[in-house]
Parts: sequence; C-alpha cells; structure tokens
Amino acid sequence: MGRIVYGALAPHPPHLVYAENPPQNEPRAECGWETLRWGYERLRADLAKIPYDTIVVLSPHWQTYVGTHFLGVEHFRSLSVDPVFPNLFRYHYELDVDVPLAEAICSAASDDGIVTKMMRNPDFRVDYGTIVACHLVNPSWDKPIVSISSQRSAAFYSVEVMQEHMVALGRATRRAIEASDRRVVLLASESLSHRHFVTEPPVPEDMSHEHVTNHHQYLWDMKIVEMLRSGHTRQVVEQMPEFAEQAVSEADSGALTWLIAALDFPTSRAELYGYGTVIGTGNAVIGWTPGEPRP
Ligand code: 2X7
Ligand code: FE2
Repeated sequence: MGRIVYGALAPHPPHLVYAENPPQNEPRAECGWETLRWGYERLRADLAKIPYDTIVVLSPHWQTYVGTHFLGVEHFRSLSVDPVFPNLFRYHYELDVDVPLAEAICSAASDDGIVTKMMRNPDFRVDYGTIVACHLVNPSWDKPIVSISSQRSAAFYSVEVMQEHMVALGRATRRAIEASDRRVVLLASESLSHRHFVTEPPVPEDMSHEHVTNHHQYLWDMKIVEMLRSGHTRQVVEQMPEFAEQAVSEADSGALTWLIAALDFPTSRAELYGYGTVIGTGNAVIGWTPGEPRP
C-alpha cells in the first residue's frame, strides 16, 4: 500500500538556488539567505533517512484558470528563467515525471467532481516554483515528480472557494497515493507573507538590505508558523482568508491548504527548519512526518 512518508512547506524564492551556485544555474553568487538555505540543508539530511519514490509538488507559479492540471509527460528538459529575476535564475533543468501517479491523482480528483486535465505538451515550460522547491529538497533530481497546478479560484472567486477546492484536492491526492504502491513526499511550494520590495540592491545577496517588508506581515508569519509547528493546522486553514488578504500571502495559491488536507490536518508537532525573508517576503521551511502524535 502506498503512503505519504513526509510533507513539507517548501518555499521557492529563486534567490535560494542562486545563492547555492549549483551547476545548473548560470548566475553566480557570493552567499546569501543562509538561515533558509541551512534550513533546507537540515531538511535534506532528515529526508535522506526516509526511503521514498516520488515527490508530489503544488506550485503557485503554474496557474490554471480552468481546472487543476497535472504534468503528463515522462521527461522535461529546458531552460527556466525567472521572469522577475532573470539576473538570478537561469536554470537548466532536466526532470522525470511519475506519470502513472499523476494520472491516478488526476482521476481520483475527477471522481470527486474536480475539473482536471493531464498536460501532455512535451514543449511545456515547467514553472520555476516547481523547479526551485524540488531542487532545494532533492538537488540530485534522482526521484520523479508529480507537478500539480494552482487552480486560481482565489483570484477569480474567493479564498473560501479556493479552500474548499484545495481540501478536496488534498483528500483525493491522499486517497490516490494510498491506492498506489508509492512512498511519497509532498511539497507545498510557497512563501508565507508575500509583499516584496520593488527594487533590488546592487548586490542581490547583500544581506544588509534584507528584512521583512513590514512588521504587520512579520506578525502574521509568526502567528502562522507557531500554529503550524504546534499542530494547529485546522486553525491555519480557518485563518487562511484573513492571512491571504492581509499578508498578501502566497497561500492564496492553495498549496498550503492542499498539503494540510493531504496530511489529514496533522496535530503532531512539525519541524521548523528555518524562517527567513527574501526580498522582503516571509518564508518558512517546515516538515511533517505523518503519524507522529502531539507531544
Ligand atoms: O516566487 C517568488 C517568491 N515567492 C518569493 C520571493 C521572491 C521571488 O519569487
Ligand atoms: Fe513565488
């Protein structure tokens, strides 16, 4: 029987890849955003102890307006350039897709009345939210992924509608995984508070310029982080409409709601690997091992 072996909130500022200088990325950095990068390092060390087959990721930067889409091509290889930060992220990616698992989640969601589509275009450009989160969690890219789009009901309807949709999608994701033979790591690829500066310092990795955009957003981030790490995930979902609106949170993508629902609203204490700001946005790396009781 398949199962979810790990779930993580895995933010995707391209700055974190830039600062690591992997061979796939063209621009070179001196340093930067260490608290988050060291957090990801510790997450990777923990994950190295857990055998798994596939990473399933939901990203805000694959935005679909008619239904939830799933990558449905076995292999992708191309250049990903961040549209806002092309100076930081020009990343040559090559990845495998677990198409059978993607199809299984797609049809489980469809059975539950969710509008879905398998994306079969071999020239499709995979979004950088998927690429950055997967790189930071598994830089060797030795596991296939399932990539799920962010159906933007928060943008054209309301955060409440997005919540209902993502809770249903999370439940369908869990059911499909349990009916498969896969051990799966889930990633919600998103920042928390998300208002960012509109200018960049001359040296992007100059950390003397880095801080949260405003205290109000910081308070929201701390509230959400504290609720997540203490197992109050249902309350996080309840607070999501206010959080999305007042902190301009990237949680409007539904990724965090989907993750919490797929993990069945965990009440166990989560592992906070790190919190840090990137060009003013708030980002937390947090991991859940399913089945751990609240201490
Ligand atoms: O996509 C992003 C993000 N979510 C946060 C910060 C900076 C850049 O890109
Ligand atoms: Fe983003």
